[in-house]
Amino acid sequence: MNNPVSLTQFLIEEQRAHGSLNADLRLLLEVVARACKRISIAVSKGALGGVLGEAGTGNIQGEAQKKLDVLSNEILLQANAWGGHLAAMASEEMDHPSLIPGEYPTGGYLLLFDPLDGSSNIDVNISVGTIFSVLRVKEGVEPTCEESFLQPGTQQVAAGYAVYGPSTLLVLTLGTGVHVFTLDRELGSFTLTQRDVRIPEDTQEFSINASNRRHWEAPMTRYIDECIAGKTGPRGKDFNMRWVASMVADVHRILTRGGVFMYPLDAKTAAQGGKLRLMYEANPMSFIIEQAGGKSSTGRERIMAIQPEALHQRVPVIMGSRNEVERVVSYHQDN
Ligand code: AHM
Ligand code: MG
Repeated sequence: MNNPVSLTQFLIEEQRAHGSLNADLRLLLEVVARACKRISIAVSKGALGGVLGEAGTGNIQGEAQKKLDVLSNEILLQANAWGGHLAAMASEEMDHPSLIPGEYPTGGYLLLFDPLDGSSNIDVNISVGTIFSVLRVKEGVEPTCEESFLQPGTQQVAAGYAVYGPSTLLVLTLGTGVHVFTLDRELGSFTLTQRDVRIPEDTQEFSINASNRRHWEAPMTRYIDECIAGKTGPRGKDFNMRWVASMVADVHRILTRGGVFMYPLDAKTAAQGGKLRLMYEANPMSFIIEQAGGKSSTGRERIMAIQPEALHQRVPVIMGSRNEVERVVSYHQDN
């Protein structure tokens, strides 16, 4: 690669060009990126690193934690403790926000993360990832309490994810487009490999866990049945289906070549509001998808417009290529 642009150079140029970040936010993003490098190393060691299998503990969502869930959470907490840029952190793996240890200064940002998304895939050597979202501390609210995190996705100042796949990627938005960085393992740094990613508006590919079909609502069954009917059905074209069961990997594929990712409301998850978590899964991914020209909805409302009521709140998710998401939303309106 001629004249590669490192994440550091990119952030400094972004700061100059758009003023979309300051020194604190730049430090925050670099620290998160460094933590993702450490997680990437741990993930890639697999059985040799003794990191596979169950941790023997559970999180607040009643899910059994894997050793790598716990380790990734620790890595992100430690990496972000000392910089003075954060007021508090929240994670899928912790019941309540984590405070900055007393010996360090605090700052004006809140960081939320799913430290290891797709953790059911760890032990079978399939791509997993880290998702993160950055908010500003709200004026007039004690920054360390749960309430300060309860801001709609439109308030995010940055969001991103890392995918630990055949290569490790960092995908980032600061609200001025979406950019992809690839981890150069020899240099130990993230290098810009794609600027301003745009999602194709149309698609012939969908991503859903079809084993839940019997639990779906009518609009979802209609949409998927029409896709599956192919060329001779109402859509007049054949569709392909992919489901990795790591949101990061599925959404990254959609970001790259188009598609629609869905974890809709279904009878199994209706009581809890859906499967995926709003604050550290749906919102950051929605920010990225919208910044790349796509759309993101619950089927009934824009995900980023939801006023959160709880840190671990769940939502139905339909995101990806603009025209397909609009179609699914229109089916919900017809219903
Ligand atoms: P996790 O954060 O505990 O790994 O759970 C979220 C994951 C998503 O990455 C993925 O889209 C979904 O759960 C898969 O669910 P299912 O196993 O029901 O297909
Ligand atoms: Mg997750």
